[in-house]
Amino acid sequence: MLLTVLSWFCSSLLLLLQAASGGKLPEAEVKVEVMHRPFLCHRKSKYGDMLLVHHDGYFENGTVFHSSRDQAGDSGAVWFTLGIKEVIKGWDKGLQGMCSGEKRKLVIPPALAYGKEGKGKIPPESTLTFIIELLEIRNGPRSHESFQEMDLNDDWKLSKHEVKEYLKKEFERHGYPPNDTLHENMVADIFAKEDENKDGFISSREFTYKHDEL
Ligand SMILES: *[C@@H]1O[C@H](CO)[C@@H](O)[C@H](O)[C@H]1NC(C)=O
Ligand SMILES: *[C@@H]1O[C@H](CO)[C@@H](O)[C@H](O)[C@H]1NC(C)=O
Ligand SMILES: [Ca+2]
Ligand SMILES: [Ca+2]
Repeated sequence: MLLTVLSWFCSSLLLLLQAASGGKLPEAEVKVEVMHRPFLCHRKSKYGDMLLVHHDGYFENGTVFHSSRDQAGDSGAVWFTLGIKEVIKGWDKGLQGMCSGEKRKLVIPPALAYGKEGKGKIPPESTLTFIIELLEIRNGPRSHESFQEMDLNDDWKLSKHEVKEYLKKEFERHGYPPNDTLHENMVADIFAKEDENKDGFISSREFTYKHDEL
């Protein structure tokens, strides 16, 4: 429920965690190979976009450890937001500038995947290969397009009123009754986190993803 609002909160949390961890980054690189690029490409993926992908994951010895196509039809495809560490770093780095319908092969070193610890089926220090097909791109909750949609009077900042109107609309869109008390509380929460300079508005800079860490 309320995907956009929730991911707004989650992304703030992620940014806090990143800041706390000191932001030291390994020098590791993702190897990107474009396997198929569609003839028409109206839009390329960028930080903050939501992407729907199919993916097959392979170990170095060629064994498949995950395939989203194992599930019936396209139901195994996943949505995620690019560039906010919702997925492994190798995906955030390797899936930029991609067209809908494009297929890429990513070879991801452990530092940009599951690292020294590994995870579940993935042993420690695993280099992983993914074949990823991008099915669809949508405006993320933090995209330029979403900001413009929320900025009702086009003054490049969001007032409390504008954020509240947006929440009301999102509630309606997801079939929840509006609740003034709840909206007021959410607006207060959002401004406490997002209005960094406390001028009572969320500027476009305060709103958009801070992606200089990648
Ligand atoms: C391939 O590597 C994975 C992970 O190290 C391991 O679990 C699997 O048994 C290996 N498969 C073969 C056929 O060697
Ligand atoms: C509206 O939200 C408030 C605060 O979350 C809650 O206590 C109240 O029960 C809600 N009212 C309705 C009608 O759902
Ligand atoms: Ca405004
Ligand atoms: Ca501000």
